Amino acid sequence: MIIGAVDAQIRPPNYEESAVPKFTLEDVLTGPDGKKIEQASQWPTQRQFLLGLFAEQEYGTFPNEPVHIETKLVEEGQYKRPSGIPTKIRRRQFLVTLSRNGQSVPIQFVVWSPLNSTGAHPCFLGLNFRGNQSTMDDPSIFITTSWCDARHPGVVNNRATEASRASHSDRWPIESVVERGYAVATAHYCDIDPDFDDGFENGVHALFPEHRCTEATPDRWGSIGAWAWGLSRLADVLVKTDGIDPDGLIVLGHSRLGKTALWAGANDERFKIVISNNSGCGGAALSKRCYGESVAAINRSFPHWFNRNFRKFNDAEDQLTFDQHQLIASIAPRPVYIASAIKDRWADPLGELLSGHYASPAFALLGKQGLDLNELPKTDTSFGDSIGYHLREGEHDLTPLDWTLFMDFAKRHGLEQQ
Ligand code: GTR
Repeated sequence: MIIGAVDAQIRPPNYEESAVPKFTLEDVLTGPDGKKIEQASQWPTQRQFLLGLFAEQEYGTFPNEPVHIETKLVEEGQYKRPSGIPTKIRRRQFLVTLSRNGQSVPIQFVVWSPLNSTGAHPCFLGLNFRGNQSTMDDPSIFITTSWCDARHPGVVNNRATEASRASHSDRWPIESVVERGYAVATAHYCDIDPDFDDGFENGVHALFPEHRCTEATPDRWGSIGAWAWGLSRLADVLVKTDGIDPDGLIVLGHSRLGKTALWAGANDERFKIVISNNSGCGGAALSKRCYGESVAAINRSFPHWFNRNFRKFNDAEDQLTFDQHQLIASIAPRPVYIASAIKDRWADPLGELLSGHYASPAFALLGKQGLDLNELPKTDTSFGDSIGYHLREGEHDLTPLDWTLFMDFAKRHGLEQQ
């Protein structure tokens, strides 16, 4: 293989609406026999069909066997601002150990909730990119010991140092979320599976060596599958955590972790609301639009995110027999929120919106209203009903405004402090 020649074939990203190819999307209500379902009672079977498509062709199947989960509370306290001012936030740090077949994977898990509260709080659960210590300016938070991307601040030899503390606190406005009566829970995604291509040897893949994605078994889980499965294990912990409403779990994620939140939320119905922030290709965005990041670009840069079957669609989006609107539909009737940013063209804001639009018939069948928009709306405002959408001003990021609109959406759908 001549690498240069292969590279030369990579299509440059398309940013022109006029160059979006003509394409047909499968109807979200059409089943494997080509017939459209018409009754709400047929939805559970249709949903399984849709989930099966994504498991087989894109994210990979999960292992069926359970793992042993041990949860230890290792630290608890009241969060004090760097100035020393105490807040009304209770911080709990757990060590969650997943084990199977003599192997184990430790996950540091932090949960913040309103201090001195006897209520049960709905909880936002999302993975973070840089370790729990990066999410808040709080010296009590343990520094991740997992592999970290060397490009992130405060990372030396792929390990986080003290200098990484609070480096992503702008993405985690914990005080204002807890003030509104929500709990927030997070773990470093690389605790679950380090984000590099190692042939699926490390992280939680190591607990299931018989379920590895290989050339002979191209349908098995990749790293997004592993992270999503990990979110479900953290949900196993949260539903038993005092002060957390087990019927109030909201899964959210940004970018690759937005793709992950969608896949986790689609599969695990304990997530009562699912939030995708700027998830783009392989997340909320329609692949067939070929706008911004393409299937080939994502598979070549991140060969470990999806399963091997998904590579069939490199530079061949027209061969896809499914698209991401069916993933959004598979969440129905649970509310789902899609957030885009106007300058995040790589993630295709219109493609993200249209996924919600074309998922809407599934919600309608179940008596819910989805998203009736089909063009980009004015910025910084929420639209839609059971499928929510906003287009934020600015770049690819997760900001306090995004969080405010997510909390408003959760409240509109009945998730607030009981
Ligand atoms: C990019 C990738 C996107 C998005 C992003 C991220 O490089 O192309 O699909 O996932 O990374 O997760 O930050």
